[in-house]
Amino acid sequence: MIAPQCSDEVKRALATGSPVVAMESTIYSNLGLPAPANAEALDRCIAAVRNGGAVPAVTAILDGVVRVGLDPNENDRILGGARKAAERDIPVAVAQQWDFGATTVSASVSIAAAVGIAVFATGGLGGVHRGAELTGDVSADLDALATHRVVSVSAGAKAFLDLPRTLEYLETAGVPVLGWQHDWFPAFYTRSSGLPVAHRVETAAEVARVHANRTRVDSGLLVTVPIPEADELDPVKLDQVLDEALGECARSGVVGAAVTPFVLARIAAATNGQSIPANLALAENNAGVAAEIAVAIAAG
Ligand code: PSU
Ligand code: MN
Repeated sequence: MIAPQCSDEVKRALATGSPVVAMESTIYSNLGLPAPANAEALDRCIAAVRNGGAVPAVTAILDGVVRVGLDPNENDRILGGARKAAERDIPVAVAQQWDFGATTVSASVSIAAAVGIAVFATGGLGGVHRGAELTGDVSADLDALATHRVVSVSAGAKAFLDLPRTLEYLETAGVPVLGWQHDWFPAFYTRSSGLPVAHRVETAAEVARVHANRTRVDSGLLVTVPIPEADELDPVKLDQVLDEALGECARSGVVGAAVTPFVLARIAAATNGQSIPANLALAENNAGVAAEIAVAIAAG
């Protein structure tokens, strides 16, 4: 890959070993959160990283250039119409000079590793989809976590995935899963999926020590942060909504990339819109934890 283009602020931070937190752009684009929540999410996540003492580095492909850290006047571009760019799409987006390639987790983590950013924050990961035993639909996010030297911070994976298989895949791929002050793998809108994480950690310093002692040079780890208690949705209600929405997908032939927006819209409707502020709260909270970890790694 041609070296990504870092903003001056990100360049300075990397040159001096100061903490930096990479962020994706898909969740802020028209492929992720609905407007105007997307703009609020971006502002709050950037502010949370700064308040935590780190430099925010949003990744995106703009005019065919892989970018790390945007100018505030460029933020509007990533709130708009996008083409989804996973890691494998980066060379295509560059070669074809895409106007705006929105980076997913896999793209962002690979770009972060390429420029030496140690920590990445998002809302939820992609993972193993329900029914993957038939469709083979496993997000490239999981392999990216396993093969790039980055600590990823998320509230678990997308709510409607096959979470037990997602955890099994992370185990097979050799990704340590660390529960942030919590024993359970979070289920995005709710604090626990009922599945235990492999390890619990209490502090950013502990995460930094795990990072420093990885056995494979090119490998990452996943820190899972539960949504703050005050913002959690009702787990029983959510289970019902998910089952109904996925059943409806199956009956009406909604498949592939159309599933996420369909299910998210159903969740929003069924929770009287409460899923949107919950999503913002967890993304902001993750950004703050990621900044703490970046500070601890930089202090290393
Ligand atoms: N989680 C959400 N909404 C999203 C995503 C995650 O609640 O839109 C995005 C992230 O950018 C993630 C991507 O990396 O979906 C994974 O997509 P796929 O399942 O196609 O690999
Ligand atoms: Mn997929």
